[in-house]
Amino acid sequence: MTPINRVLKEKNTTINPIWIMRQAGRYLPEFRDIRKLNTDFIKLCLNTKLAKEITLQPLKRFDLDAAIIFSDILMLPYALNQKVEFKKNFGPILGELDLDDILNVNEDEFVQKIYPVYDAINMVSNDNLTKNKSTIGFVGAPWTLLVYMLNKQSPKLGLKKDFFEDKSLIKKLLIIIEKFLKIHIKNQINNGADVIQIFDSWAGLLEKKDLSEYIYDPTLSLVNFVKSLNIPVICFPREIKNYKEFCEIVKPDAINIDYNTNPKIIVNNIKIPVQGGLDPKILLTDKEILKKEATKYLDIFKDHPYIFNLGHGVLPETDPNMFDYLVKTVKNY
Ligand code: 1CP
Repeated sequence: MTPINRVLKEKNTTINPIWIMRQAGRYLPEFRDIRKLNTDFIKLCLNTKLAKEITLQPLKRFDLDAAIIFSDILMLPYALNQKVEFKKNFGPILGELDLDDILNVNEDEFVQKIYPVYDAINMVSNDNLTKNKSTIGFVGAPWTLLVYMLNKQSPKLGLKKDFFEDKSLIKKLLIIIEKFLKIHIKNQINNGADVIQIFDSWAGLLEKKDLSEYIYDPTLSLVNFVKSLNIPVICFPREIKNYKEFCEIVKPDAINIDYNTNPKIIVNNIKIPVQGGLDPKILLTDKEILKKEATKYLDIFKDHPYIFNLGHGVLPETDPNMFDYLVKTVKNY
């Protein structure tokens, strides 16, 4: 069993496996070299050979315990025929949403549009570099995908005013999103993903009264689906106010915490394995501070099943030497 699965399935507390969100990405010069030549981000994700190469780049440099497939949560709207573009220094821009068109997409057409992602997972999971390591498949949570598909751009500066106006559209969309997320998860697992992570990056935007409808119910359905396939599932409901309540209702195999969450309160209140937490900005300071802050998390979760990770993705301006130092600090703990 891989170290990450020993924590997730056996609740092992003697090892501290590590992987990092966005470990395949812009902080690596070898990624930027490929990206420069491949300006269309979606096309790059659909280039099996390059997606495999990018996925394996961090594993060639660092002693990480997982590969996470180079893809994006927005491949789902793309495969449902909504236009998705990534604009430099702005982020994603999505096209008009045509519900009739989306309702007409069937499973075969969906898979036909993104099968190169599954081929890349297959190649990564069979590569020597992932021996005794996990291959992590992932999806966006229904709420976060609904946000991008309806808001059509990052909600960093807030949701559009009329976001919640068409409740009937929202209900129909959530059903479609959930259906295709299950198809997407199943195909990733069939091609070698041995862990699934569900990213709910915008969970923090919702008020308490809306959590059941948009987060708990649809995420629980996905979590139960992954469990039925005998694969562990990690949830990251970023900035959700009550992680404990989320865990009690949704019951994932592990919970990823964000960097604004107090790890001491988590360790005292949450029974399931925990992942992540360290502020990615700490990697922009110096080695002394990095060691101190990483050790803080390792100390707090000393007797708790814990997978080391950050509280959000590694920042593009991170020095790969600091990344290396972090991995070594965790491995030598
Ligand atoms: O070169 C570039 O400009 C591309 C930057 C980039 C990368 C490296 C994007 C655009 N996506 C990715 C890959 C990616 N995205 C991975 C791959 C594997 C890895 O982690 O190494 C994963 C897991 C994601 C997931 C993802 N995409 C999330 C969830 C996690 C999170 O960051 O909160 C989200 C919200 C997205 C949307 C997205 N894709 C890209 C950007 C810049 C964004 C965020 C836009 C926003 O701020 O709303």
